[in-house]
Amino acid sequence: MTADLFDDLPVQPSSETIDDGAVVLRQFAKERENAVMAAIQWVTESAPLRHMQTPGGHTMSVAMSCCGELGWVTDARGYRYQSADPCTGKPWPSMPDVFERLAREAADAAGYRDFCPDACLINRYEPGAKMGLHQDKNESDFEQPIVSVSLGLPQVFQFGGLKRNERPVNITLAHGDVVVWGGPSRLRYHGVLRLKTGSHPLTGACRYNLTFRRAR
Ligand code: MD3
Ligand code: FE
Repeated sequence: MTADLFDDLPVQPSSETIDDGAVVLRQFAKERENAVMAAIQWVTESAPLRHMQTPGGHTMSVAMSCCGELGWVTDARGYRYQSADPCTGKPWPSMPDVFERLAREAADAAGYRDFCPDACLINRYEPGAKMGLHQDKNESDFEQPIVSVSLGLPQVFQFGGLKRNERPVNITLAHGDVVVWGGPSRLRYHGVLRLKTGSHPLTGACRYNLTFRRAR
């Protein structure tokens, strides 16, 4: 039985401000779940999900792919955005329309007009996978928000401060939830705890997170 995993999570769309500039749009992506999932499959058929290496030589537990003009990569040379997929040498797949519309509409709902992402990072977490506290600062303009979309199993997100030593607050991100991170929240430390085992009707035993960015 895994039903308890989904207890206490909202079913109706709602919007709440987590903190200055961070708005959670519960269930915002729910009615587009099939189209979004199909687009993830389409992207990852040509840009496969892969476990990249950190500059420190560790293999990331989250598997990643990208679409759009630019993709985020990490290897021994560091973290950066680039226009070619290092796995294939080809440009990243184009950003599916359903992705671009979802990101723009969510940003708009949170008060960020005309958001035009040029990069979408696709993260896939399997049970045990996590992401340690970090800041997203490889983008050139921190005035631009980041939009995140969660699909599949719920995962505990940690929202820290502007300094690594501030104690993070835990927020469960569930299937269909969208969060817009802008303004004073844009550079806050964040991460996700290990994914717990479970099964979701759309994604199976994993969670996907899409993050839409304006990288340049
Ligand atoms: C707060 N991803 O890809 S999404 C990442 O669940 C990343 O895959 C996590 O952190 C995930 O970089 C968290 C929520 C998120 C994304 C970007 C943020 C929160 C953020 C940027 C600034 C502040
Ligand atoms: Fe991040």
